[in-house]
Amino acid sequence: MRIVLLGAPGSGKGTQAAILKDQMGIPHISTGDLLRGAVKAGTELGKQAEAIMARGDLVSDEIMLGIIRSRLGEDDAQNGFILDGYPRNLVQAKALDGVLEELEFPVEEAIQIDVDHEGIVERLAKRAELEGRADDDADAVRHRLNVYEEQTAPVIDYYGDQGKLSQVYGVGSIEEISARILGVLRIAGQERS
Ligand code: B4P
Repeated sequence: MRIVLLGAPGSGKGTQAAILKDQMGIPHISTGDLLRGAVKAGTELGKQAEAIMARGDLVSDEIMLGIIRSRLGEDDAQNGFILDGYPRNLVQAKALDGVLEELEFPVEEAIQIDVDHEGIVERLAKRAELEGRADDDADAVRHRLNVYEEQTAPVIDYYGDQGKLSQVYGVGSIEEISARILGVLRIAGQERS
């Protein structure tokens, strides 16, 4: 199955994608993880992306398209994938459709994990203490939420208009939210949310 996970920063996309990956046996492709890996490895891409990410801004659409096109072309993505963090604006959503058309496999399901902004600020403050991620600093989080509302929220309607969107309430235990997602995906043994 080819799934796109949508939701504000800190809504639990990365957390849920890791669980879905194990349940469904398809790769979890996180553009945030790919970028953080490039920063850690000190590649040219990592050097370009580091300051942009720390501010909470989006890395350029052109760079992101190159990354995603190459990742989706890898062998393990041919039987499905869970995309986490891409697309993040309408340009990326249309670019993704273009890449998937070339590969002849369109997105099948888009799932939005819905958490209020207050809950997100709390979660990311906790993660800032635990992991010290530069973009979890309070000012950067506020900026990321603004970027999300302006640029990423329209992507929700993009998939809604294609009849591919499901929304899942993202507050509760991690297990409860996984069960809601698996229900939406109609994976056997799980209740619908
Ligand atoms: P991401 O890595 O995608 O960061 P994110 O949106 O914060 O999601 P993340 O996966 O970390 O959070 P999650 O919801 O899992 O992006 C980072 C940066 O990379 C961007 O700001 C941008 O600069 C750049 N970037 C990435 N993709 C890009 C693109 N396509 N275009 C341009 N730039 C791009 O988890 C958050 C926290 O909540 C965790 O600590 C988790 O433990 C906790 N949590 C999860 N579920 C919970 C629950 N049910 N209850 C309580 N806490 C929970």
